Amino acid sequence: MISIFKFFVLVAIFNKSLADDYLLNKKRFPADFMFGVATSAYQIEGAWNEDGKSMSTWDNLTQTDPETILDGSNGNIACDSYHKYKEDVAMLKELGVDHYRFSLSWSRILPNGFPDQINQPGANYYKNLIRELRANGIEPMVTIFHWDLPLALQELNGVLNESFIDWYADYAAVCFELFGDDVKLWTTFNEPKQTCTGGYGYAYFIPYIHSEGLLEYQCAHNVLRAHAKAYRIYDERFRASQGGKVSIVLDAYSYLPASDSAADITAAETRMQFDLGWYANPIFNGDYPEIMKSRIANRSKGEGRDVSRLPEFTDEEKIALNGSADFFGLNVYTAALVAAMDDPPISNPPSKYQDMGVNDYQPSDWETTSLDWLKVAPWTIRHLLNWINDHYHQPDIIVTENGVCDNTGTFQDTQRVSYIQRYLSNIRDTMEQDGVNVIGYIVWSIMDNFEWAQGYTQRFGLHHVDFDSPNRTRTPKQSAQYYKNVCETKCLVDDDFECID
Ligand code: GBH
Repeated sequence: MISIFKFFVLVAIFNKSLADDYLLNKKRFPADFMFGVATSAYQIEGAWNEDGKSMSTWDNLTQTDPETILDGSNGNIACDSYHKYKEDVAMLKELGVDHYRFSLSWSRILPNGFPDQINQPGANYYKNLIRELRANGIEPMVTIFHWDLPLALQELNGVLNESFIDWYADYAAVCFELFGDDVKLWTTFNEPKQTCTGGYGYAYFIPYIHSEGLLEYQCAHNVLRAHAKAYRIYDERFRASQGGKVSIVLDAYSYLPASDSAADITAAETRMQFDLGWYANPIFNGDYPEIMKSRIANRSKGEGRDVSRLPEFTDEEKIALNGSADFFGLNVYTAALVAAMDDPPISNPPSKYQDMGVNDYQPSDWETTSLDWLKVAPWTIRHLLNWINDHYHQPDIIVTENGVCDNTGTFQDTQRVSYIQRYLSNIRDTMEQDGVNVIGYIVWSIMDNFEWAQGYTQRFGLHHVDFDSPNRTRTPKQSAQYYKNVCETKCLVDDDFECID
């Protein structure tokens, strides 16, 4: 039940979207607030077959089906960070961030996917990177898996194989063992919803299996159990000696009610539960959201099925999952409005869309970018952060990705400056006025990189990368200058006199 107070807060936030008089927050962020930037292995490293690395699913896709990538490109060289990590660290240092979020390539560390053969040169790459970061006073934040599965494991059915839970946990344990003395911030999976709904639901993502409302739930079930297993391994074997924090990175839209009608408010809550709650509720509250369990069970029954399409956790799994995150890692880029609709009739094949039974859309007057899905709606992050705060026991929240694209290659990236400034301002409002514990903010990305199916046509970087030059020359954009000042002053305006202590 939504309280009257929250209802008014919601309506107030909703209405703010219509107001143009939003005032930038000029209060400094706390001294210990983390400012960082992010990348992922396949998107920047290159060196796809060097020093014993095996093929990942992304190497395989881009090389065998280049037409699936908008410009036919691949990450064979990407930003060449495998060879240029010292330059990358110098760039981070110059930017003044205190954290760098990057991911490990499973196929670089364990070429056959399993821990019986550790590829030492691959492990050394990350050891060197971590050493270089630490030598420069930058804290590494490591994502263990950011989508580039060893091809050998995909050939064994990848995430859908129940054994994936063990494969993943073994790999994570190798990572903790190899790097855990120098890494204090870990996340297990980046955006499992992309892996599951993209890979096994709508099929816009490797391995392109279309099974909405069925295999996508099975995929998530395995990912969640793999996450919990890795988290408990950290508890049992590494936490006492290494003393780090472990979580997961979940991607979310801010879903706001399309109107202040009770039906739309309920619809937005349902949408949030099917989106973020699907992954967050097991981790923070020990099970899938009630609304998912009941709606999917009912519809499954109506379809003549004996068991629900949404798998069930055992009691033991619930215990392992419950509380398996030391902070909340949130990737957020955009938002949508949600309206109630008539419950779709039961029909085969099923879909998550029908399971949700709500309608979401992005209003046509929202600020656009070079990617269709990425509409700029900074005020909505306040709603999302409050929602997380209310549903998951006021966790420490790190915004592990936020940023915006362009397809022009401009150095005068004014939209990116404005995007970062407005999102951060709304985050600062949320901390100050709502008491939500946001402890860090990470921009995607430090530099332009291989943007998955978009290839190199979309640029997210604070630094421009010249992909035509063998040097992959990095050049700061206007947004790098802006963010540098934010890191230095912890304040969102350039003129320090205007900042409020
Ligand atoms: C993040 O995903 C990733 O973690 C990162 O690797 C990536 O480079 C970055 O964002 C920028 O995209 O409407 O069918 O086109 C963001 C999640 C995945 C959300 C793709 C939107 C669009 C699907 N995004 N999705 S579609």
